[in-house]
Amino acid sequence: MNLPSGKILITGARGMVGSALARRLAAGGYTQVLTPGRAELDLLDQRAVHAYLAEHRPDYLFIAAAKVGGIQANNQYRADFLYQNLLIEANLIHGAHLAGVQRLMFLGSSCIYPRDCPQPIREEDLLTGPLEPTNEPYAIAKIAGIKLCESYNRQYGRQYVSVMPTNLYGPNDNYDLANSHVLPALLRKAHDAKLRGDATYTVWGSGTPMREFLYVDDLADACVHLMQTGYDGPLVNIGTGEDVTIRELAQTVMDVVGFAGDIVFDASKPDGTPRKLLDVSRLKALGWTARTDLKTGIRLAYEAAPFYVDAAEAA
Ligand code: GFB
Repeated sequence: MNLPSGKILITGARGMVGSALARRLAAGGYTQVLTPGRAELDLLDQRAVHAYLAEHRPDYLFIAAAKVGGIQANNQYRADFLYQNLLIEANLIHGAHLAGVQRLMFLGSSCIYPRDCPQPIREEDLLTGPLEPTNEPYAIAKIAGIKLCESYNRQYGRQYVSVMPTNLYGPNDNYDLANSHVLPALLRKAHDAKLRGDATYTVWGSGTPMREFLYVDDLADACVHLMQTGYDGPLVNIGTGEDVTIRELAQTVMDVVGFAGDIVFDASKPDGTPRKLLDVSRLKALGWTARTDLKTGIRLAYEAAPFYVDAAEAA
C-alpha cells in the first residue's frame, strides 16, 4: 500500500519491533496507524481480537506481537512460548480473514530454520531438518504462523506475507539479563561493569557461535518497503548477510561502552545454534539492503538504553 491514506494496525507496538514500525510509518507520512496496547486489546482473547478487527478493518496488519526472549527464556518457558505465540497468530490471522483484511505481514524469526543448515540459510531450507532444541517451541509456533498465512492465501485468496528477521536489537529492547537476547544483555553487563569498576564481564557459552544482527529500524524500513511494493510472495529473510562470533560481538560492545576489562566465558550456559546466517538475496532482489553497520547500531542502541548515562551528564 503506497499511499499514507490507508489504515494500518500494528500489534505489539509497545515492543522493540512494533515501536520501530510505528516510527517508520510516522516518518513516511502514515497518519492512520492503530497501535493498541495490551490493556486495549488482549491478543490471547480470540473474541476480543475478532471484534477489534471487525470494528477497525485495517487495510494492512503488521503482526509484530509475540512472546519473545533469548536462549535462556526460550529454554525455560517452553510451554508459554509455544502456547502464547500460537494463540496470538491464530487469533490475528483468522480474525483478519473474518474481517475481510486482505493484506498482512507476519513476523517470524531466523530460529525457524534447521539447527545444522548450510550457511547462509535460504528460505527453501525451512523444514529440511531438526530444529535447535533450546528454542524449538518458539520455532514451531512461528512455522505454524507461516503455514497459516500460506493456507489462508491458498484457500481464501488472501495476501498474507511472512518475513523472517535475523537477531534484532535497538531502541525499546529488553534488558532483563535473565530473559533478554545476547546483544542487549552484553550492553547492560558491560555498562554495569564499567560503572562498578569491575575487572571482568561475563559472556555466556563458549563465545564461538556466530550470529547476525540487524538494527531494528532497518528491519522496520524493510517491512514498510515490502508493504509499499505490494509484495505478496513467499517467505522473505530479512538480515544484513554478515555475522560475527559472540566473542567478537562482546569485544565490539566493550569498545562502544568504553569498558576495558577482560571477558569471562560461562561454559555452564548453552551456546545454542552454532550459526544462523540468513541468505538475503531474495530481499536484495526485492530492492532492499540493510544500511546500519553493527558498531554504529550498537552505539545507537546504547544511547537509547534506559540505563545509558550521557558522558556530559556524568561529568
Ligand atoms: O541472543 P541469544 O539469547 O539467542 O543467544 P539465540 C545468542 C548467543 O549469545 C548464545 C550467547 O550462544 C548465547 O550463549 N550469549 C552470550 C548470551 N552471553 C549472553 C547473555 O548474557 N545473554 C544471552 N541471552 N545470550 C534466539 C532465540 O536464539 O534467537 C529467539 O532464542 C529468537 O527465539 C532469536 O529466535 C532471534 O540467538 O541463540
